[in-house]
Amino acid sequence: MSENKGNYSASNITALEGLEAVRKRPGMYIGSTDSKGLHHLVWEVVDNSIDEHLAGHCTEIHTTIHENNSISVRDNGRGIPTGMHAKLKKSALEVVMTVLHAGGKFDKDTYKVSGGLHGVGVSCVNALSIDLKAEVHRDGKIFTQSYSEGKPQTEVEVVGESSETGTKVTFLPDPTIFEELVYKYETLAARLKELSYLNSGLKLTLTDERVVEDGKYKYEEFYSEGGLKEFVVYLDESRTPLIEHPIHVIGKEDNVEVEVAMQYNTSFKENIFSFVNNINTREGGTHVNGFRRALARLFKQYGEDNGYFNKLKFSISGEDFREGLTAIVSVKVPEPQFKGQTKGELGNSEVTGIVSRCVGNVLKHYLEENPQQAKRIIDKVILAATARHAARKAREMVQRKTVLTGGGLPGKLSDCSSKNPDESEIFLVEGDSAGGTAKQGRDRFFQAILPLRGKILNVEKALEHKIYENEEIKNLFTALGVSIEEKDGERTLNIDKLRYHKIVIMCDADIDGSHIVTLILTFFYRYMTPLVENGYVYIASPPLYQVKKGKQFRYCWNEEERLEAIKAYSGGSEEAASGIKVQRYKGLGEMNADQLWETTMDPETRILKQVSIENEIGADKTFSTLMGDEVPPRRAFIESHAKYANIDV
Ligand code: 0RA
Repeated sequence: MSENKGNYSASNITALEGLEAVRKRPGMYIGSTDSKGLHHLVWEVVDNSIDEHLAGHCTEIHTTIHENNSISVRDNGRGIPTGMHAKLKKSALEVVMTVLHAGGKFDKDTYKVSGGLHGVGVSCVNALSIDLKAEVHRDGKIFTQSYSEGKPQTEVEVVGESSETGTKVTFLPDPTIFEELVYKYETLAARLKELSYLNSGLKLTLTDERVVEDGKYKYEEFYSEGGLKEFVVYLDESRTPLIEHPIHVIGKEDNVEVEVAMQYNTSFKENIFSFVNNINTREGGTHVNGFRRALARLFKQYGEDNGYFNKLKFSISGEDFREGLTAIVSVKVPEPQFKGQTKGELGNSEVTGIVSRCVGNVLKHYLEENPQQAKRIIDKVILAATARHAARKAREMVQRKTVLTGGGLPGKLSDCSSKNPDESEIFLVEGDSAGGTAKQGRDRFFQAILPLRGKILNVEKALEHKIYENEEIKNLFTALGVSIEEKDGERTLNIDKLRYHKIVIMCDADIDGSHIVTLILTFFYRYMTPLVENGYVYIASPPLYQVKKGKQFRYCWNEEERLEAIKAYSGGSEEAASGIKVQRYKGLGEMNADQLWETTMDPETRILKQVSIENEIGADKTFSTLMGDEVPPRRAFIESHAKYANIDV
């Protein structure tokens, strides 16, 4: 046996082992096999096409959801090379599709998308698909190859001629691997839209062949000429801008590309989103630090030089420069290092200085040339510092009270007897009367009840210190056992003493009820984010109907179940004659304690919806639209989503 041949089979085996490993432990490669993992497959393929765009060879990426929930991603890039791979003695196409980590570009100068879980390569998608077809237009020809579970089912074949170039990948996720197989249009659309802002000049489209509207497939195009500048305008659509135009920074240093767009609005929240090589860095990192540093440095200097801070009785801190700020910080780094719990934090230390200098240069000019706008921002900074001071006092009052009374719990809380957070649940119940029913119906060993009076404060519109003065919100902090800590000017929620690992929002199944759910969710999303991120927040689903015949009855959660129950009780005949009673539950109060337990609280039978943040930017947009200043965008949102009445955060 020649050495060459030995090498060939050896590399062959390694390749197979690689993809087998992906099938054995898919979570290691794509994070999970739930809905998130399912959608991750699409991003894996789209990322490859985006790389082709970043290398300057691709202007369009078309994503299609087919009727059977298979996905196609087609681009007009150079096309995956199809020639023989010198070492592996196979078509490069086959290598890219079947060898782990072979998918990226072979030259190092491009910004490889290799952050976090991304960048594991299109071969992972192949391994996790029951069926995958690659079609390459290149060198005047059309090449295809098909695979199943990552194994080639055909040779690379020439099937036609083409004057264009590009790659099309069509895949059907393996049902034995994924728990969820149905693609969500909104999830794909949200990310594609985000990508269009992050890659100005790139056209991305989404077609849904499962949905026909006006005789055509559902279709949307995402394209942005202005990039991040348009992105902040879009994000702040429902907020009132403080300065005329967003400030836009574009810079490059040591092969690191920096783009930042920022706008101040009249709200009180800081909204900084960050990206590294198009990947959302949820935990921030050195790029965000550089941005913050430049903001504080430049505004502080400017304020001091102009004597704006002279009369202030307390100091200004870094966060005061970020209140009411919406910003996007995007960097392209050739070899990014990621750290943090979810690999969502950029670690490259050199990036801090680079971003700080790029932003500093632009801000310096901006402040010199726009004194009126600058004054507006400084006034806002002073207001923020004043409010922060008041908020700290209010917060300390809340927290001191807790400490002094030895963790004295709110009088309205009916606590559970278990002290083990892992098994304890708290139900946040709208209204005292429903609270009473829940208290009777619960299992007091592990279920606590906290009634909330009416509509809680809309935190999207309130000043921070008002929030800590709000009775219901104070009760929430003490009942949950969480507190806000300030360290180096950063506020974080301490959840070490969290008393329940299931926090269940339980409201009426009507419009008012869902409004209250939204208010409470807004509060959790803005002020107790770690609880949402850790998956501790749930929404209860009380039934909508009880269908009854004689002594038999069924609870129904939707229209379909109602019709089914009627059909079952009437034995298929007309309902009128058969003595069937349908009760529509308008509120929790209409159920007695046993019914509430059985339908909504009993872990054996209830339906709990766990709240998660699928797309951070989408979530921000949802909350600012629903709860913010401007009426027109809110109306648009409610109208287009009213049918589903289900806010996907
Ligand atoms: C390897 C090398 C080159 C391009 C690609 C892969 C490539 C991969 C994908 C995946 C989806 N679309 C894609 N487009 C291109 C460079 C090719 C060259 O040098 O001509």
